[in-house]
Order: sequence, then structure tokens, then C-alpha cells
Amino acid sequence: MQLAAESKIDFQSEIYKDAYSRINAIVIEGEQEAYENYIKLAELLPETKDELIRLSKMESRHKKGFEACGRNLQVTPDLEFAREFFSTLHQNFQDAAAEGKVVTCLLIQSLIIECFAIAAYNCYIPVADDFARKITEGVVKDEYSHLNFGEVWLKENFIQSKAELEDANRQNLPIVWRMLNKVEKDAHTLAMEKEALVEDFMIQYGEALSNIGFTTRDIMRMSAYGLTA
Ligand code: Y39
Ligand code: FE
Ligand code: FE
Ligand code: FE
Repeated sequence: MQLAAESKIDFQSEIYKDAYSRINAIVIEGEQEAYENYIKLAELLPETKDELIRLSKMESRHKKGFEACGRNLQVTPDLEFAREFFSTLHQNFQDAAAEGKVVTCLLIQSLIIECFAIAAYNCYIPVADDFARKITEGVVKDEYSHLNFGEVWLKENFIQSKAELEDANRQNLPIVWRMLNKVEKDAHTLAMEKEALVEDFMIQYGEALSNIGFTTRDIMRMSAYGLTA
């Protein structure tokens, strides 16, 4: 692992800042969409409304934190790039919400997107500038609690959710792989390796599926959909 303090990452170089304008935007846009998604989930799950509104507020705090990280490096986030980056996953969430498919919404936001965030933030922390590292360390703790919310709800409702989860996994896991391919080069410029992102994502996601109630055999089968992206 490369550590920022010991390596020669030049946070002020144009190459670094150019890559940061896209990665920082992805994170800002991701946090904004996560905020909106938890508000939508609060409507769909009125019995856990207060908890979900609390999670949505955490997401908007995360967004403010990452906006500060961009400002600190004097980088302007490329939000148009970021909206395009999330558009397919975003549309799938919107479509599912419109149909009242709460299980699909939870799989997209609380499992897939949260695992993606945890993988990205874990890989970023060791190579971040000091300012961004402190912010990201605080954020990643929250993301584990968001993932936990999804796991607990889906575990409690596993039998009636299983088929929809498998379907939603088949439709959405390949999208994450395509997203990873689109950021691979910029992530590398920030000293984050795609292999490490994939590894961390699959560990988190596999553990989540296991906690919900899927067997190892199910998890292997479901994970294979990532590979065909
Ligand atoms: O739940 C959340 O806060 C998730 C919205 C945030 C998503 C962050 C996605 C990060 C992907 C970055 C890819 C960098 C290699
Ligand atoms: Fe967040
Ligand atoms: Fe989150
Ligand atoms: Fe490398």
C-alpha cells in the first residue's frame, strides 16, 4: 500500500487536480443522491421514517465535507461528469421507487452504493491529503451504519425479498463494474488501484449478502454477475 506521507503524491500538480475534479465530483454527487434516496426510502418505509431521515442528514453532511476537500485543493468539481457517471444506477433507483419496489431500492442504495462508498473511502484514506483524510475517516464510519441499516431490514424480510434481491443484483451489479472501469484511470492518478477497490467492494458486498441470509453458493452465483459487465 502506498502511503501519502511517504510517497511523492503532489496534491497541487495539475494532473492530480484534474483527476480530483472528477473523483471529488463523483463523491459529492453520490452523497447528494444518497441524501435524496434516503428521503425517498423514508416515504416508502414509514415505520422507519425517523431513522431514514437521520441517515439522509448524514449524507448531506458528507456532501459538505467533500465539497470542503475540493475547495481545500482549489479544485472545481466536474458535476456534469458525475451526474452522467451515476445516471444508470440513479434511473434504476427512481424506476424502482416509482413502482414501490423497496427491496430493489435498498439493494441499490444501502448495499451496492454503500459498499462502493466503503471500498472507495477505505482505499482513499491512506493516500489522501491530511485535510481530506480526516473528513473521509469520519464519513466511512457513517457508511458502515448505512450498510447495516440495509442488512438488518433485508435480513428481517429475507424470505419475501429473496427473489427481488436476486433480480435487482443481476440488473445492478454489472453497472458498478462499468462505473469502476470509468474511474480506473483517475483513481490511479490519486494512487488508488482498481484491484484494491474491486477486492474491498466484493468483501463488503459478499459479507452483506451473507448477513442478510444468502448461502455461500448464492453469493458466488450473485457475484458472478459483476464479471460480465
Ligand atoms: O452512501 C453514500 O454516501 C454513497 C454516496 C456515496 C457514494 C460514493 C461513491 C464513491 C465512488 C468513488 C469512486 C472512486 C474511485
Ligand atoms: Fe455518505
Ligand atoms: Fe451512505
Ligand atoms: Fe499503480
